[in-house]
Amino acid sequence: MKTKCLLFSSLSILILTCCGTSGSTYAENPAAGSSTAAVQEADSLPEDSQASGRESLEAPSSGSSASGTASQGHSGATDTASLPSADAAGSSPDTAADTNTASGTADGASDAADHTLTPSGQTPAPGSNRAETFTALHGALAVDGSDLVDQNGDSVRLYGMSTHGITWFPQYVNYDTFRTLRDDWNTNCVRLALYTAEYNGYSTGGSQEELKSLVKDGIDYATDLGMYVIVDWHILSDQDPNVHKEDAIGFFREISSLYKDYTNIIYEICNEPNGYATWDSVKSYAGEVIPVIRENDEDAVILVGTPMWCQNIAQAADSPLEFDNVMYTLHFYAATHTDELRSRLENAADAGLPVFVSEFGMCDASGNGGNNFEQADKWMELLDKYNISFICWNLANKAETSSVLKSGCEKISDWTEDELSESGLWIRERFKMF
Ligand code: IDC
Repeated sequence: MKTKCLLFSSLSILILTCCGTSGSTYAENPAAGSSTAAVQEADSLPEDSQASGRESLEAPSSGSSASGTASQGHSGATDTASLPSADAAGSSPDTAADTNTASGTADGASDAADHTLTPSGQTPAPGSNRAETFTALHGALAVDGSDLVDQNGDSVRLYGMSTHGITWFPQYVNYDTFRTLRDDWNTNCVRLALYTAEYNGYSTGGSQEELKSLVKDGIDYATDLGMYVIVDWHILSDQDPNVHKEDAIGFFREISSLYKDYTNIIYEICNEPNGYATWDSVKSYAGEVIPVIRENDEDAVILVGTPMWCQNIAQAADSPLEFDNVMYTLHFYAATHTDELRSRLENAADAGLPVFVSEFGMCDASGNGGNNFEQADKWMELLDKYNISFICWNLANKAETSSVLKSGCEKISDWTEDELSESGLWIRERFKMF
């Protein structure tokens, strides 16, 4: 594996077009949540139990769910009353403006000077010395058998938070947010969820330039903080990644070209193939998108989603891709997915498949409902056993169980425990065990 130099902020300042976007740029999309994403698991659930989407395999075991946070009913994937206002973003201490209100020149070059190591002007936090950061220690990652390994060939494990969709919640793509996740939550990786089809998604009406800018900001902040960053092409209601393949190719070509010398970027080329999408169609898509990334970055780690919302991992184990440095994703929601999906993971891991849990929740598969921490503990034990990396859904203050901030919390960093949801308290404790 070639060794690459991490280019830090001074260079990124020059090459990136880092104009932030305002939360108000993205209007509420009335269609969000009413998409075909709701039609899922046709082979495993009766239709009337699919309203919230993504449930499958197993119903939550009765009596095992702790109750969810107050007032968060199981409302399914609806998106009302959740978009933070620009004011909300802006009301956070001296930080939001850097990401959320800087605007919007087409090339962003004139904003580059604002994009400093500490956009808030704060003194870098203890431990932010780059020589000591996680990425400085571990460098370029690779896949060795079923393991994720670092630049020395030692096994390494990534863990952290996924943003919610960055179109909904751009304010959390912020240096101070990620700094808090690194220093207070003890995480080493952040995932940037770029929806393709929902809510002014990249391929359905969103401003591609603004969204790319936000992704680049996120990559920059993570890089500055010495964190790994997953660039997640978040397909969902579009079901088959081939639907927006041309956009994916353009997007990954541009991002991988800009960041070809960085060693902290992980490309997730399709979040959750589902519905009619087969493993063959995912393989065919991967066969076109991976070479585009490889043209620029010959050894970046690439994550590939598996069918049925990343539960049909056995199909990947039976017929893996013929590329190096690829991992396959499994997603679970602990109040929905229990023993059966865990067995699938064990089987795949025992068969030597490199697995990355790039998204999970402690609640049910709608992202809402009650948390089931008993099941979540079982999942964590299994992930520990196989040293599997894991990323929790989601970093936002939406009034849904999976959001780790309370819905009333408008701060974008430095949260107190009072400001965390039940999910946030639990997962932060889990991260701090490392
Ligand atoms: C959910 C969000 C919810 C949003 C919905 C859009 O939590 O606020 O309205 O998407 O359809 C996934 C998906 C992820 C889902 C999450 C919870 O990757 O996008 O987020 N989930 O439903 N797979 C399984 C669960």
